[in-house]
Amino acid sequence: MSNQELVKILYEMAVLLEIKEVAFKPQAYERAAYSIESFGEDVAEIYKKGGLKALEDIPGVGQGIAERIEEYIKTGRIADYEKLKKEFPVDISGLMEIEGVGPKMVKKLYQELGIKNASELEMAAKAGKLEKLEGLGEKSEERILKSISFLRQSQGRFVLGFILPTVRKIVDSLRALPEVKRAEFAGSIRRMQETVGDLDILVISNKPSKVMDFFMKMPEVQEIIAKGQTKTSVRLNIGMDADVRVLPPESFGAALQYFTGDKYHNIALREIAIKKGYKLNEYGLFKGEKLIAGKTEEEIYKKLGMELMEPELRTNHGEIEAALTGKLPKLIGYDDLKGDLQVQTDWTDGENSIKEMAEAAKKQGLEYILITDHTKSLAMTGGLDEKKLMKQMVEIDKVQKQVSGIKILKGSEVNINKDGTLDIDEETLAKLDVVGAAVHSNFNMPEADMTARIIRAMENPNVDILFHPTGRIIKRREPYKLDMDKVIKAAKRTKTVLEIDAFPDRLDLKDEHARKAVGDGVKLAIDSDAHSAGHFKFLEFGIAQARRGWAEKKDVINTRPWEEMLRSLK
Ligand code: DGT
Ligand code: CA
Ligand code: CA
Ligand code: ZN
Repeated sequence: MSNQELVKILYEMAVLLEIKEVAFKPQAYERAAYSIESFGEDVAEIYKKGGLKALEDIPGVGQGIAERIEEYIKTGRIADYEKLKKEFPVDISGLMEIEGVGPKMVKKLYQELGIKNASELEMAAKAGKLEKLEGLGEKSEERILKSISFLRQSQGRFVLGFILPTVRKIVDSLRALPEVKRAEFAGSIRRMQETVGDLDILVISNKPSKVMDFFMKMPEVQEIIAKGQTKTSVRLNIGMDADVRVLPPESFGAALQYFTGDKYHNIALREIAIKKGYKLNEYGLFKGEKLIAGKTEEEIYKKLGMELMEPELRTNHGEIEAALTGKLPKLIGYDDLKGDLQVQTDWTDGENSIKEMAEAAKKQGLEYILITDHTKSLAMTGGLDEKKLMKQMVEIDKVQKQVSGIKILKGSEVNINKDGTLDIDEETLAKLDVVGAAVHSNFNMPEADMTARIIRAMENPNVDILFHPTGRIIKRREPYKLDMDKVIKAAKRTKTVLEIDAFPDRLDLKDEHARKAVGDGVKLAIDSDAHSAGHFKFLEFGIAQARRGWAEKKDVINTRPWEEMLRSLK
């Protein structure tokens, strides 16, 4: 069993119970699903170690749901779920991903039109059948069709941050084999791309068959797709395919280079090799028949006249030219962050208290955090008004006295109103150490209006950081329409910091915008957007995003000690 499978069932349970109009339970299942999705630790493993009690200790998981999880781990099924699914034999997850489709709609679509999945919904929308449904019009048909085509683009891809714990375990168990000298990720995972299509693992061993046998029998493997002497392909439980290749040491570097890619980087590299009279492939760099480099990536790049570049840069977007002229950026490192400037607590929609968040951040090695709960117009999260914000500042002072070794800064994630004003008064904002502003409503504005709205917020002297600037959620929600060139220019002019929200399915700014911002001298902040104590580890994915955006340590304000960071703000 994997966390992902469990999450899917819990989400579907929530929707099925809501369709049945059961009170309270749907929210509980949704909370549990959301919490486990971003939890990071293997739930089956937790159960193995601590039983039912340990399951109940997972944030958002109560006794009833813990028992269902136990049932699933023990028997591979949940009886309640299967019963509900018989009544509603529809692809709930697939339908719910579509914008504008909620539990009520799923029910209506099935009961009135017999629609069971996204492609049936697409056909019905194209045939104009949805217009007849109550509460739906021509506009919603259009939106549904647009959303389906957006989802199709990201289909079959997995959010890196959600699958990385699982696939790291696979590589770690391979590394632990005595027959394995070395095992490494290649492909999009090594490049730390936002999403990955399949997993590529390279192994050095002189006993390939032993490695393959072990790999195929791993508990994470669902079925074998192709088995060969030196390459095996499988489908993992999480639904993703994985390739393992076993190589001899003399061509490991060449294989690592080739299978790390990306494809466009490889093609450009091969052309350079040809120009120099060489041949480059996954077995090595050759002059005629003679292998002249292949053991390490470094010697291959060196022979081609280049410094070795970090995998995150390898996309053929200028890194080759930079490497040829010794102008590669010195990327921000994975240990360079000293603080986290977007942290939610149980004052709004976070799971943990201010103190628990501070302690978790300290454990992760951070020196400071900024508490940024939502504000009042985000009513569903219990957003704070001016009075509650003042109360929270007093509480932070109190908690600060109880914890050592971590500075707790006072902040807020203020809503940007439709007209670009904020939903908290200036007097209160001025009392905070750092203010982040963000759009959480009216996503569907024309580009010019949305751009003006955001720029107006950036012009506010109290707004220090623009949080998750484009509002996208990978595989779920497209960014709102925004002129990023103008936003970046305004950030420069107003000295507003742009955030890279590191939450695995946000990664907002995306890499190309981060690179543009950095190139224009705009400062970035990399924040976890933690909603529970386990989320600080997501900073890794924000750093990866920044690295793919060519950001250096100096470009990111929370690499600085907190006092210096504060001084650098507008
Ligand atoms: P993914 O799996 O879609 O997230 O992305 P990758 O980059 O992991 O792609 P994958 O798994 O298809 O292939 C792994 C690497 O193999 C890729 O990054 C570069 C190399 N490669 C694949 N196809 C080609 C090709 O047609 N030409 C060249 N030169 N290299 C290729
Ligand atoms: Ca791949
Ligand atoms: Ca592959
Ligand atoms: Zn937000």
